[in-house]
Amino acid sequence: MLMQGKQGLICGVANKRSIAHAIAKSLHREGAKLAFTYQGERLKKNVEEIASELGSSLLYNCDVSKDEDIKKLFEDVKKDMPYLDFLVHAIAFANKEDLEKNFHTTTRDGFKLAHDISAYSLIGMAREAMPLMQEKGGAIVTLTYYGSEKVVPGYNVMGVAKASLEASVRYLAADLGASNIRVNAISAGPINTLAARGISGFTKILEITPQKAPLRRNVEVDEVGDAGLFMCSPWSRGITGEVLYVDCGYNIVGM
Ligand code: NAD
Ligand code: IMJ
Repeated sequence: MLMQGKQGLICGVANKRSIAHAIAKSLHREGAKLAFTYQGERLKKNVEEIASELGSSLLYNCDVSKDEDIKKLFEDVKKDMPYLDFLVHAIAFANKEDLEKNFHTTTRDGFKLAHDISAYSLIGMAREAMPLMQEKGGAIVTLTYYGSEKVVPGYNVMGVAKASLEASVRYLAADLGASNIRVNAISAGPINTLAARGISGFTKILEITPQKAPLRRNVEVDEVGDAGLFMCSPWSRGITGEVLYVDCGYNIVGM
């Protein structure tokens, strides 16, 4: 019961396959009290069901492209939870066509959208979460991918946005450290979620990864869940501004 008496907010559950769901399951297993955001009424029912399985009825609508949604979210959270121990940010979006065409065709609007949703949202949420974490300290965890540092076919503008997200983790960690708030990222290997399905060649990526990864297999979503738990828990209390790879070692191999 590592997380007994701790409470936090999970952002980015779309369905049962979501990485945010796996992290929420691990946190729940260790006794944490959870609240969830959902992106619009379309996803409310899914998130409601998942929250209820994890003993929670605290749900908030939040589209991170809207400043007013982020502001209202933390005003509402404050009414239900006087204090936040952790915040999980598992949100990314780019136009599908920008993940299919050549990178050099990326439009200004497509670039802005990917960075706004996938990188800026962490900054906006961290700022609003700060007052709720200030007293006892807290942990903020986001999700990133290897395509931020090496070219992965099709990842394109998302790779550039993840590079921005990872740099944001370091700058946020430097600022928020004075309030004993830690900020870290988990770089997960490819997992068959909503954000990965429908990507052309994704099945191929799942086939190729085990040929190179030291553990000779793909990562399981529950392994990312437990790493998320670790980053939210006091066991990682000396770690901030870090990117932790949960990818069966794929990133360490040159060829
Ligand atoms: P997912 O589709 O289950 O989750 C993505 C979430 O982003 C959804 O819940 C969606 O509602 C949310 N979202 C998108 N736009 C939003 C907006 N405007 N406002 C609020 N929420 C919004 O897929 P996932 O794979 O669990 O993705 C979670 C995170 O993990 C993402 O940051 C993704 O980049 C990262 N990641 C995924 C993989 C993978 O292979 N699946 C690997 C490494 C990192
Ligand atoms: C996504 C695109 C191309 C290659 C990819 C991915 N690889 C992996 C992903 C190799 C692992 C999944 N991933 C890490 C993501 O961050 C996905 C983000 C994403 C996915 C979609 C699909 C649907 C859509 N927009 C999206 N925006 C971001 O319309």
